Amino acid sequence: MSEPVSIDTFMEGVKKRNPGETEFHQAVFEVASTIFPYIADKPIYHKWEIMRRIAEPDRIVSFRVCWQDDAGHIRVNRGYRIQNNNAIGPYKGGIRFHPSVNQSILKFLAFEQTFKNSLTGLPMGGGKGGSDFNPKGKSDAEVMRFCQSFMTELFRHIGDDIDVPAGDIGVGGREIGYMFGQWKRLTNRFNGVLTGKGLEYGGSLIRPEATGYGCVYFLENMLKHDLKAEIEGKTALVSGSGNVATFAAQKINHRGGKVLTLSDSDGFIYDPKGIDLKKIDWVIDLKTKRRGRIAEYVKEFGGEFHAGKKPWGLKADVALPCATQNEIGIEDAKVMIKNGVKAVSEGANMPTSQDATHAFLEANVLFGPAKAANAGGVSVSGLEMSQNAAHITWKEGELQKMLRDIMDGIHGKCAQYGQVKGKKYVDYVQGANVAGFVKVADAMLAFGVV
Ligand code: NDP
Ligand code: 2IT
Repeated sequence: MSEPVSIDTFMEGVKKRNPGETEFHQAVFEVASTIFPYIADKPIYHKWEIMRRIAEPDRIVSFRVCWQDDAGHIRVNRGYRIQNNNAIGPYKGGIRFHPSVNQSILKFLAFEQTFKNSLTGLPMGGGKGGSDFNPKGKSDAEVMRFCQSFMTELFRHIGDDIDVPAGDIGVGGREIGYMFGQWKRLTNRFNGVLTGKGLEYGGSLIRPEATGYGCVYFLENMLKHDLKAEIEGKTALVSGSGNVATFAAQKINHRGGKVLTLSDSDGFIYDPKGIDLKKIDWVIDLKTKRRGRIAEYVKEFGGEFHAGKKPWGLKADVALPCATQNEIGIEDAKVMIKNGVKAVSEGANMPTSQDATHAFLEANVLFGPAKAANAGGVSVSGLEMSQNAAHITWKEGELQKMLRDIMDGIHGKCAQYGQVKGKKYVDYVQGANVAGFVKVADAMLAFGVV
């Protein structure tokens, strides 16, 4: 049996075993720094090396993906699937296609997903996959050939009770369709092996909306619980203009808030009149059908485009980072705190650096960490799996209520584990980490050493 080690010794080991994987180190340290104090007086978790085992993926699959572009050239990308932990259910998590994708980024995402999926209360383990393929500027036919080639290897490693991928950055309805088509062709099976499917072939209503809506529900719950406040009348900074950002912006509008910004990797747009529902529909069409850039918004609706910049310098009441990891650094956080931002709800995964997170917590800014705030997406993915397994289709109203209930449940668990003596508000970072950890850890204890 192992003796307790300090967090420094633990992190030294993580860094030694995973050299150069900075995003993975960051995610593990962020979780460990709340779990180590929690388990200080619970030696069983040390004895059975639970944290060390969760921070070592069950399996990493990495493979070559060859495809032919429209000009006839042979292209070679790298594909991955990280199966982090299946203690409480089949591996579950998205697939990301972006040129920045590497093993470190996918390992951080798979690790985070393990705790997020636990928080949902549904039986799902943690995984993540992807490729350094860049869908931007590619034709539909090129994206199709890439997706087919990617699935031609991935299909051996997944299954509706093994590992169930979904979308993430660069992977939406179009890519899921191509991948599911290839899965069906290779296996001759039609099941819930992927989520985020089209409604015609086993997808679930409200899956596209679920992450953004859930992120606003979490924000709403934090404001209500800790400040007795509402979204109505508040101004919001939203980053990103993809799946999560646009539906978060939509729900802010539903609640009577005003969205001031959206962004992409070229810069951000600022619309002082507010990005209303009609304008959001236009952005969704721009991004999913025309595959355009957010700068085009200004030609259509006015406002300002700030090239190469992030929106965090503007004054607003709340912020929803919905683009990518580490998009809010310590300098951004200082400006946001000075400008009086009251709450941050993370739609993206790990969008806030750890020093920025600390600065928010120190300044009593309500902070909804990704693994809690953006869990609505994977929750409805879990509901899609249930519908597929039972060969049924739930109605929109039923699913909306289930999503709301799950997000309320996550908020409740975070509030339960996130009470810190002397702190004015709930520490949702601690709450989410500990609540997510306990279920996975106790399942692992039940299994013994495996
Ligand atoms: P999309 O591909 O739909 O949109 C991503 C958006 O973020 C785009 O506007 C994109 O701009 C921008 N973006 C991506 N990378 C960068 C970068 N390096 N710098 C600046 N902007 C960038 O992805 P999603 O909306 O699905 O995902 C956004 C975030 O939400 C990710 O962190 C993802 O992991 C997380 N998430 C997604 C869930 C889902 O259900 N889809 C569930 C939970 C979390 P551009 O077009 O210029 O690349
Ligand atoms: O980060 C995430 O939770 C996602 N990209 C969604 C995962 C899923 O399986 O729906």
